[in-house]
Order: sequence, then structure tokens, then C-alpha cells
Amino acid sequence: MNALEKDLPDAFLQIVHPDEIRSLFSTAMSNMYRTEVPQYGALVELVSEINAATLANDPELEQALRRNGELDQLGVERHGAIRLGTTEELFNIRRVFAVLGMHPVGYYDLSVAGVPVHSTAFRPVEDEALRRNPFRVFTSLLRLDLIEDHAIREEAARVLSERQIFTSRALELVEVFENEGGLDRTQADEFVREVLDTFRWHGDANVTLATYNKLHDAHRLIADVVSFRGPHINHLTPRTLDIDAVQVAMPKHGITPKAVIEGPPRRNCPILIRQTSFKALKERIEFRAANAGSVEGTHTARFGEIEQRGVALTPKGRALYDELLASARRNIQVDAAGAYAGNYERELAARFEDFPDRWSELRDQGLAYFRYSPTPEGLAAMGQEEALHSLDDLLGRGYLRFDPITYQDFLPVSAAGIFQSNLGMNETQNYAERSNREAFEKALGAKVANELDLYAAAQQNSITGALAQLSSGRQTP
Ligand code: OOG
Ligand code: NI
Repeated sequence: MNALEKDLPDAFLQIVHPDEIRSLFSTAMSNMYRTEVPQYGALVELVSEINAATLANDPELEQALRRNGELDQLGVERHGAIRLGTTEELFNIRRVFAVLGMHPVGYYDLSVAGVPVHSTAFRPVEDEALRRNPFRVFTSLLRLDLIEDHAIREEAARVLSERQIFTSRALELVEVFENEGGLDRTQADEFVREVLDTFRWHGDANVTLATYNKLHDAHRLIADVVSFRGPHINHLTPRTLDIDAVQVAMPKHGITPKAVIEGPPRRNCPILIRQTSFKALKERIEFRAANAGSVEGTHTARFGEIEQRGVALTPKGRALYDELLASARRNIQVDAAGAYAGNYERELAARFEDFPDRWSELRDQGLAYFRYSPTPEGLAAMGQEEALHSLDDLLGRGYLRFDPITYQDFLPVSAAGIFQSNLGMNETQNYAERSNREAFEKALGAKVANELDLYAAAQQNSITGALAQLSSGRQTP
């Protein structure tokens, strides 16, 4: 017990940190998904083999990950995705994720890609919390307002209004968290068990096969959200350090990946995020029968995905990324069956030759965010200098170094590609009505954070911290 803790009331001491509850939850979720979808387990093993080989071949990458505090968590790092049906579900999931130290960051409008949802990512936001466990959940809300058929909209809304996706104990514990400022050990363990239930797969549907088919014909996504008791986790995504190697190795392990990797091409300096997935599995479902008993059918929903994360881009870098990606996609479209995949990859690589591919260039041109830290030389020289110099000067003298800040978020075009692949969609039908961030935030009961602000703040904090370390013990001029 330290001096600070001595003065605190007993109850406070027993509170489990949200970062720890998140770790418990992420592990529990992974174990559950492993038993539910064995191919996920196979993919996790493949990724961990390839990560180990990549690190062994690239000591510089290993050092950078270590300095960023990302090495230890690499084996447990992942994101998941769920799709919700009602505004009330979104409101409550925000409260549930807050207990796990996860908050809504970013707004993604998927309607432009023909998927009737809008989304956010729940994730830790503080540097320290990200280092402890960066678990993220891409969370979508179905937009029934985009469905033209009035009868289907009504029916979907009615079915959804009858379900309760959280256990009453889970919601009680959320209230304890909100009122008391935390959960104790027993409550935290219980909370993880109760909340896990929300994300479980249900082999029995809420609706008859006829209703399912009707929903399915309107949009496969509506059937997936509406027909079940809860928002089953539809994938969990481990982080790989070499996505091309995993993509090539997948078929040898009996896993069939989608045709192309979403996001930027392979580069020396990875940017943003690259993702690929394997196709959703066809699973047996017991549908309700009109009178009594059940009728058997199938549903395709759950898949696997991997991601490789790179540096977070500034608004300027992101604009360049969006422009180059759009120009490649204008020229070559890949369909769900993978036609023209090779051409697309070549085109993408050619377009991205215009994107600087050295860390120093990315920094000098203000395209990416970096974390600054003092070098041993800088610390040794501490106090011997007359005055502190500019950032560039300190870098030039080798007193400071910089490492890329990892992108923690998602990309709308990539997310659309993942949706389309696992829903087996080909079309890019546009919904007339567009982005509706206000409605999303109203349902959520909070504003979503702007991810760019978070990266800018992380960079600035690192500069302030590094300069303080270099100058500690003497006056800053
Ligand atoms: C989510 C698809 C998007 C990602 O990583 O971009 C996604 C979903 O299919 O529900 O997971
Ligand atoms: Ni995903």
C-alpha cells in the first residue's frame, strides 16, 4: 500500500481498474469465440507463428514495438464487431463498454456502400489504457429508416422491440459502476460473465423461416440483426505484423481468404490499417415453426479477419490516402468472386508511389503522427547544454527519437469491403438518405470522440514529456 492509498476508504481499494476488467472480458470473449468458431483458433495460431518469425527477422520493428509498449500485448490484441438493432441497445452498450474502459471513437457511415448501418468503434482512448489492452469493438446500428418496404420495417421494429439483449444483472452492475464509480472484484467477475452472454451465438432464431426469408430478401444484414436474441460477435481479429504472409499461408491451413487485402498496399512504412477476412460460415439454425416446434434452416454470419496496423495519419496524410485509394478504385473494381484482384493490387501499388515511404519524410511533410522520446545520449547530455533547442535540432543531435503512433481505428471503405465480403454482396447500391451522425449520437447518448484529436494530443503529450525529461533538473529557458 502506498501513501496515497492509506488515506482512501476501504471500499475504494477494492475497485478493479476498467483496464483490468477489459482484459478479463477480451480473454473471455476470445475463449468463447474459439470454441464457437474453431477456424478463429487456427487463424490466431497462424498469426502468432508469423508474428514470431517477423519479429525474429526485424529487430528494428521489435525495438519500436517495445518502445511503444505494444510488444507485450501483441499476442492478445484484437478487435471484434457487433451489429445492434435499436437506439436503446446502442445507448446501453455505451454504458456497458464504459465499465470496460472503452469509449466511442469515430463515426462511420456505411450507407454509402449499400450497408444500412452507421457505426462507431468502442476502444480505450488514453495512451496508458491502450498499452494495457487495446481491445476494440466495431459497433454498428441498423438503420431501418433506410429500408423502403414499409411492412418489413414495421415487422423488424416489432421483433426487435421484444428482445432484451442484456441480462438484468448486467444492467444492475452498470448502475453500480455509474453510482459507485467502480466494481469490486466479485462484481467485476460477475459482470464479465453476464456481459459475455450478450455476445453469444444463438442457434435458435427469434422468427419463423418465412419471416427470416422476407428480412433476408430486403437485406441480408437485416436478417442477421433482427432474427436473433442478441448481437452475436461476428468476428474477432488478431493483429498481425505481416498480413501478406498470413494471406498467402491461409489456404494451406484450410482457410479461404477474401480476394484482396483492404486498405493501403504493402509498404516499408505501414500506414493506417490493412485487413483481410475469411468468408462467413454457413451455420444450422432452428427457426420457429408457425404452430409449434421448429424448422431447420441456415444462416451465414460469422467470419474471421486479420489486421496489420500502421502509423496514424494527420488530416493532410489522410486526405492523400483517400485520394490515392479513390483513384485506384475508380480504375479497377474487384468483384466478390475476386476477378481483377491482381490488377487492383498492381494499380494500388502504382498509385501509392506518390505516398512518401520513409519515416523521416512522413514526419517532415506532416503526414503522420509520432511519439517522441529522449535517447540515452540525450539523457546523458542533460544539463550540459546551455539551452534547449528546437525539436528538429534535438533530433539532429540524436537527443530525441521518434516512433510512429499506431492507428487504433478503422477505415470506412475497408469496413464496407469487409461487410460486403462477409454478407456475400456484390452491389454498391447507394441509399438515398445519407450520413446521420446526429441521430447516431442522440441514440448513443454521447458524442463520439474525434480520432484525429486523440492522435494529435498523444503526439503533443510525448513532446512535452520528452522535453521535460531532457531538461529535468534545470530551468527551461
Ligand atoms: C463489421 C465490418 C467492419 C472492420 O474491421 O472494418 C469491420 C461487421 O461486419 O459487422 O469489422
Ligand atoms: Ni473487423
